[in-house]
Amino acid sequence: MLAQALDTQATQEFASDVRHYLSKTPQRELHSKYLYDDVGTALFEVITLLPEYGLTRADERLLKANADAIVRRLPVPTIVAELGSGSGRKTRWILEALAKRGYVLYYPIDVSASALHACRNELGTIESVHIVEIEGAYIEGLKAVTARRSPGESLLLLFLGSTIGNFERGPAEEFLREIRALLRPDDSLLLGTDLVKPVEQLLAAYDDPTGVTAAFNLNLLARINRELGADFELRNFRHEARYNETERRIEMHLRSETAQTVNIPAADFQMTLRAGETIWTESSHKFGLAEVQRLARSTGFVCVEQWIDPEWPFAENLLTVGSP
Ligand code: AVJ
Repeated sequence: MLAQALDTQATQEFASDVRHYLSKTPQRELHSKYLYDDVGTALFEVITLLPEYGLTRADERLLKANADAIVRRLPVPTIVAELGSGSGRKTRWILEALAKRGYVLYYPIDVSASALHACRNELGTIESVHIVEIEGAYIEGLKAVTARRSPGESLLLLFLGSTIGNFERGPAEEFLREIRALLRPDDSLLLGTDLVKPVEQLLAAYDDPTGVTAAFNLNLLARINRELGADFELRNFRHEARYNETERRIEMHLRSETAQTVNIPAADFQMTLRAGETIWTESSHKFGLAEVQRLARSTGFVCVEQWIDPEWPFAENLLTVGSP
C-alpha cells in the first residue's frame, strides 16, 4: 500500500476512536496508545529521566544486573522480539548477554517509525545482533515474527516497562492469552511490572513538579488539534493524576477548567464539557508479586522467576509456556 493510503487509514482509525471514546458516558475517555506520537514519545523519554519517576531506571537496573541469569534459562538458539521497543535502551543488556552464545535475531515491534529508528541507532552496533524492524501493532507484529521463524528457534518475547499496566485487569489477561496462543513450548515472555507502593510516591511520579507529565498528557489534545483539525484550547485543561485504591492504579485525567465546546472536524464530532468534567487518558495498574504468578497461571504460562529492584519496587517476571 502507498504511504499516503496507510496514513489516511491510520488517521481515520484515530478519528473514529476519538469520537467513540469521547462519547462515553458518564466518563469521557481517550485511548492511551495515542499519547505516543513523536512529541509524546519524546516527552515520555524525558519522564524517564525525572527523579520522581523511578520506574524506567528500576527496569533498566534489573535487566542490567540479571541479564546473564535470565539468558541462562533460555534454550539455544533463541530469537528475541519486543512489544513496544521504544528507544531500545534497556534491551541492550539482554541482547549482549545472548550474543555471548552466538548470533541473535532481534525483532523490535513498534507502531512508531521514529522509535524503530532510535532503536537501530541504540542497538545496531552490537556485535552478532541482527535487527529486523516490525512497524505495527503488538499482536499483528508478533504474528509476523512467529510466521518467519524456523522450527528449531525458541522465542524470547519482551514486554517491558510495565506497559501491561495500561490494560485493565480483564483485558490484560485476554492479551496475555492471545500472546500465549502464538507461542510454542520452550518460548518465554519477560514481563516487566511496576509494583504497588506508597500512594504519595506514585502521585509524585505521575504529577511531577516540573510539569513534564502534564505536558505529556496535554499533548494528546494538541495531537488531536494537529491531526484532526480540532480546536482544543489547551490552557483550559489541567493535568490530574489520581490513585484508585480499589483498582490499584494511577489514572491520568485532563480536567476542563471551564464549560467549553470543542469541535473535531475530521472526526465529525462536537462536544460540550462541563466545568470540572474530566477526560480519562491513561491507567497505570500496579501489581503484587503473587498476583503476577496467578496471572501467568491463568493465561497458560508459568512464572519461573521474579527479580525485584530494591530501590523502586518493580519486578521483572520470566514466564515460560507451561505444560498443559
Ligand atoms: C510507559 C505505560 C509504563 O504507565 O508509567 C508515564 C506511561 N504515563 N507517566 C506508565 C506514563 C505517565 C508509563 N508506561
